[in-house]
Amino acid sequence: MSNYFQPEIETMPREQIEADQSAKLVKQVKHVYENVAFYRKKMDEAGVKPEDIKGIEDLSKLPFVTKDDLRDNYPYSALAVPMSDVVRIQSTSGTTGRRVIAYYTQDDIDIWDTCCARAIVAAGGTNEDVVHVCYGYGLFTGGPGLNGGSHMLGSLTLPMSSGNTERQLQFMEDLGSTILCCTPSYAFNLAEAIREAGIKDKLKLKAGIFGAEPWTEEMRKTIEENLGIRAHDIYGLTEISGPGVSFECEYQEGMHIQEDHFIPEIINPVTGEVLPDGEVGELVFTSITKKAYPLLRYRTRDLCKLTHEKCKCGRTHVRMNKIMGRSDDMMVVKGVNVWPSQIEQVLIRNGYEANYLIVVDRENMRDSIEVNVEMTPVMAADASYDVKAAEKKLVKELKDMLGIYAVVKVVEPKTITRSEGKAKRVIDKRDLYAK
Ligand code: DLL
Repeated sequence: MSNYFQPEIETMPREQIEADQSAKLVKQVKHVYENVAFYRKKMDEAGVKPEDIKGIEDLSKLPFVTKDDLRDNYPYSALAVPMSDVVRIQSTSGTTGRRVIAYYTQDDIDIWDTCCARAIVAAGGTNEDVVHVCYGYGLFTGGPGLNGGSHMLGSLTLPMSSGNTERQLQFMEDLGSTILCCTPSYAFNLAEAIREAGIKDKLKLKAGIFGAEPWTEEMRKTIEENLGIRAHDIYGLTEISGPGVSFECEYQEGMHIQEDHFIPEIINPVTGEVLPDGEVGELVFTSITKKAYPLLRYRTRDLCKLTHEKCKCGRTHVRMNKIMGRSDDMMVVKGVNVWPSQIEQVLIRNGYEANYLIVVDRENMRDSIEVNVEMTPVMAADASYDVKAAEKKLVKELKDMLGIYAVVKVVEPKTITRSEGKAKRVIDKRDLYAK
């Protein structure tokens, strides 16, 4: 039975992790300074020379890189090797602006695959598993990343890509898929389809590796119950490589960041100050081994906190908790900060599933927020279920959670569009007026 747990790396003592990171950082800063023009300019402007960086204690001397830096330098931005060394690109979706293209050498791909192989092992995978990958393939990193990790581990890999739910179910049943890899919202939709097809007992699923979008503990519980599996979170972003930058082990108590490749920091998003363990702030990554597209102090805009506490699994790599939102996800409605995840918590706590759509609008200078949520099939079949009373209860609980009044509409099952990849759960019509 092959395994891709690498104890010599994944359970390394802290001093060794940091010594290894320091040595890699010094080399990486030199590589970036010599080969990435916009970053050299940034360092020069900040008055920092590569020789000033002697180890991780000097990391905070380096300037941050933002998505705007990468967009402004499109298409090559941080490319740091000759094109002849590059074997692949991946790209962000470009939904919030111009796309970012990330470049990989073969070694970079091997590093990425290694991280994904470790993630599959942490979810209980071996080469005897059937890994069913229904993240999108193509420019999106989800499909290629988990596909590569599964190959490295030697598991049977089903490169399903997203969509065509009927075919997903057929392969799951016929080939005995054991590990499901997709976005949590698609896992949720698959669970619904499996329930309708009445085939849950015929499936061999045991674990899921779900990421690429925020999901709550409440949603984890629902997916685990509906599919009869353990659901593991996995995190990553195109700019830093793709999925596998961090992932959960069997204890599901935060995602282990692959510190032999990436140095994390948490900063105050307004001041840039580095924050200690336990404080929520913006996650920043420095990639210390990637060669083609190495980013130093890249601001992810994702909000979370870190812990260096020892994990029960024995892995010593620092853990990040579930992403609590993005600094650009937060909506200001009627002057109050509102996170979609807060709304989701209230809905799921009340027995609804994650089929909802939030619409924010503005009329006569006044903001409004409307939460549309589907009743579950069980609610719909229950003659005593009272829609008006249900809406009233949600309005009250949302008011307690958010501090503002939200209109709630409980709608019929299957009336809100399902997603196959990353779910779109917020429409902020005010954005349209701003353009
Ligand atoms: O979503 C990479 C990925 C693929 C991760 C498959 C996990 C699984 P991008 O499309 O570049 O890359 O989007 C990156 O997605 O900055 C987060 O805001 C969000 N994100 C990714 N994983 C998680 C997660 C991929 N586990 C952006 N929880 C990131 C919450 C996540 N948000």
